[in-house]
Amino acid sequence: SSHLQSYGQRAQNFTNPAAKLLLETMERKKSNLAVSVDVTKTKDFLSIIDTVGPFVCLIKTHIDILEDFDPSLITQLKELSQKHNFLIFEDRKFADIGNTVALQYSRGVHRIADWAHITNAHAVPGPGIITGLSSVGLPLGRGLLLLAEMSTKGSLATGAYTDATLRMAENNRDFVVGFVAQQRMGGHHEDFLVLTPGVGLDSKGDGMGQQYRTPREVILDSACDVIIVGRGIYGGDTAESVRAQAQRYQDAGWSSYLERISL
Ligand code: BMP
Repeated sequence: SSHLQSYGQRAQNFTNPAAKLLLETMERKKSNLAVSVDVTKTKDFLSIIDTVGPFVCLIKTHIDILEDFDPSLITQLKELSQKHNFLIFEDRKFADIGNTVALQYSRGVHRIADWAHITNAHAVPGPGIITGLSSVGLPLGRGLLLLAEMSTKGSLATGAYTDATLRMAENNRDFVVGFVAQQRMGGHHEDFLVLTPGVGLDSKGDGMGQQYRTPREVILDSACDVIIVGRGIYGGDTAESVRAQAQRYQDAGWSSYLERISL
């Protein structure tokens, strides 16, 4: 008998509209796959997103690595998000005082809060970073993830630091919807989303500290919610290989989820 709620059922556990929409989208598209599109040319960025769009619940961006960034790109990104029904997660990893991150989130050339349903922050400055970001994002219905752990070798985000990050999230449930982490962490009874990078089926690492686990290890063994895959998907050079990899990771993530909720 299943004691675990489905993604769709869990939408009701959140008041935050971005979290609700993500869970509803996952259920509807049968996808717990997020693709991280870490390329430097707008043309490649948009074409990868249009190719993987049907297979994903979420597109993760590093908007600051685009060398030909122009505000019209955001219009096109939003159009693709409508066309394929995915949310947008800007992986900005804010890490400064509240006043500064509020400016970085709302202003500058990127105006992240205008278009990213979800962004993320390091817990290192303490709760003021959430106060700053939520002053911008909460009125817009945005959601925040805290980095509780990292996928990299030698990460310092472990133990007491990870635990304190959990407490920060619990105290800010309206805006903090979950974590970037490597596992669902015990000890909290409230629902949080767990999004997990460092996912690859064909590689164990990249020689720069990245470590990969399979979708099954992440979703079934570690009870995470969303797999985040970058180079494993867009690394191929043809649109057909990108499409095939997106389908492969979607299937792997979803079958692991079905196995988990049937336990
Ligand atoms: P790839 O699958 O190509 O290794 O990309 C992983 C993506 O996830 C990168 O965009 C990276 O910035 C991000 N990421 C990560 O790899 N590990 C973390 O702990 C947190 C991240 O945001």
